[in-house]
Amino acid sequence: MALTRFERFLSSVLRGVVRMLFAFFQLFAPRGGPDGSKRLPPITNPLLRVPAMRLAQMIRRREVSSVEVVQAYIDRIQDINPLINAMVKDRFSQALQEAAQVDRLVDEETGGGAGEEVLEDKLPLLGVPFTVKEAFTLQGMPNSTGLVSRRGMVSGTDAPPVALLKRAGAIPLGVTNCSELCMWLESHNRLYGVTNNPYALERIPGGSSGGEGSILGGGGSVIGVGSDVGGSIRMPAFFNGIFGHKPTPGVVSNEGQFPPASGLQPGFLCTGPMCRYAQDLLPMLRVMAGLNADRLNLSSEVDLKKLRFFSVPHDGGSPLVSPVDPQLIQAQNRVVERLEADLGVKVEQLKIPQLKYSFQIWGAMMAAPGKDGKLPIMFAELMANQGKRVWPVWEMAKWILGFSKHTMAAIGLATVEMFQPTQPSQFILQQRESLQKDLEELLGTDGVLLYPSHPHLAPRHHHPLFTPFNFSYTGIFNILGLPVTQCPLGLSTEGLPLGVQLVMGKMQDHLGLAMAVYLEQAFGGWRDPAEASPSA
Ligand SMILES: *[C@@H]1O[C@H](CO)[C@@H](O)[C@H](O)[C@H]1NC(C)=O
Ligand SMILES: *[C@@H]1O[C@H](CO)[C@@H](O)[C@H](O)[C@H]1NC(C)=O
Ligand SMILES: *[C@@H]1O[C@H](CO)[C@@H](O)[C@H](O)[C@H]1NC(C)=O
Ligand SMILES: CC(=O)N[C@H]1CO[C@H](CO)[C@@H](O)[C@@H]1O
Repeated sequence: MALTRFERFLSSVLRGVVRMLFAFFQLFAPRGGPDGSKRLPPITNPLLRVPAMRLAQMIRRREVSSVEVVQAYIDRIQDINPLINAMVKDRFSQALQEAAQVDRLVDEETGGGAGEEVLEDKLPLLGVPFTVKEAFTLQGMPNSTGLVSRRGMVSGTDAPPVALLKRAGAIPLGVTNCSELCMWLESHNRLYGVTNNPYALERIPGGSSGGEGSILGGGGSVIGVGSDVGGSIRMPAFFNGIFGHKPTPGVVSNEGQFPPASGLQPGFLCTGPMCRYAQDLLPMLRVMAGLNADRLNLSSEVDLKKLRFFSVPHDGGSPLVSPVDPQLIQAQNRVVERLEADLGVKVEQLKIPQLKYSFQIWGAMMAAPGKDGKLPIMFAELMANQGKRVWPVWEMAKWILGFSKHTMAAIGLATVEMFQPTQPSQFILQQRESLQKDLEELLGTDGVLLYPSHPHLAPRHHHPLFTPFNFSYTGIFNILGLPVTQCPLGLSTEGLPLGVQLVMGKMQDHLGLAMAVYLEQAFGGWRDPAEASPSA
């Protein structure tokens, strides 16, 4: 079954417009980005190489103080943030005060009080620092989502997942950069500037949770909070060599972030954990899900030998998306070989033809009206901070003259939006439905599918402005509502992170979290960027 003539026409118009826009933009784009020869300093403090759950245990046992841990992270952020521009507002002095309180509490509890077990049960993350994407509210911190017109907004409350982490005893260090309105692969906006990739400063950290990806990858944080409506947890996790998990939708609250999801988007947006150590994914998800954690099967032992595995090497050749980098295909094949050798399983190689329409399905469903018949809030309206809608052509003219308060990426998206039909075509609806059915049947309650995270390794700054459709490798699983765990798989010949997505059936998040721990052992997990020696 092929696209209808009208759809082919629309899609070629869309591609033409996008290409023209971005080619035009490239004429004016700043060249090069930061100097690629500068590198992050190596991590010297051993506390920065300890998983969050182990840090919490050490703090409870008074093997280390929370103040020491928090100070170690503050020092590291101060060392690397001038290079990566990932944290945009800190709360270091409050964090140190809170750490001192934690240390006093631990002293009281363990010296004669109920002791370690009670603390572990009630406050599993006691004394451990964490970071938060700026799009979430964190009391006392800005929540602008990179919009100049939201400058100076200060959150009075905590978004529910942030509040739950705090209630578990974790201490926020500050908020991190994201793309303008959380809708781009480059974490860049007119308020906070451009965030860099810790493995190669001239490259992007991905988006929209790119500040989180960068600060975590650079060793400036151990656990963080991100959100994902098209890959915004998984792309930055991939580009920065860390773990990220997009949960089953509805499990972790999406309240307290800007922009709010509208139309059908609440079913696609997911808030979830990002971290450097695989073992932290599950306890973080358990905390962030609050009472909903009971709906997931998080306490059961997963026997990897009993799972069924599938490997899909690419999307089947969408004309909109570029082919997958051979190094990523090789990395995925190495996972297949290890699984077969270690677990004695047979990994089935598959092609899933509907994946070819991933971008069209994502675009159509994101623009579709909600169950109440209401259309989602237009991007051009969000750009105006829900005031009067921006007019993309005018905004572009302003941009060229240097007066626009928006990034070209946002202006480009508002332009593309003008061409996006608000009702998905029958063909696209059919593709989505059959893909949903096929994948749910395939995965059941014991299936794990390996799929590339993105067609490319972390691109250079501004480069992805030519490549707006490539995120469809992640975006399709938002529409399908399937949980996905992003896992690092070592480094490429250029010293850039490799990785893979693990896709599970609905509510089967625990399978991906268990697989992440296995893959970390098998492939080494996160690496200190200073140890990544580029051979090219
Ligand atoms: C951001 O902070 C402002 C206070 O300046 C608040 O009114 C708004 O609700 C916050 N945003 C979100 C998404 O909660
Ligand atoms: C929970 O997970 C375990 C191990 O994967 C499985 O055996 C069990 O059937 C699952 N229970 C539910 C309710 O899905
Ligand atoms: C996807 O990315 C590649 C390389 O970055 C680019 O050549 C290709 O044009 C992109 N696809 C589209 C349709 O933008
Ligand atoms: C490079 C850049 O623009 N950095 C900015 C990040 O945000 C902070 C806080 O607003 C600014 O002080 C930096 O100049």
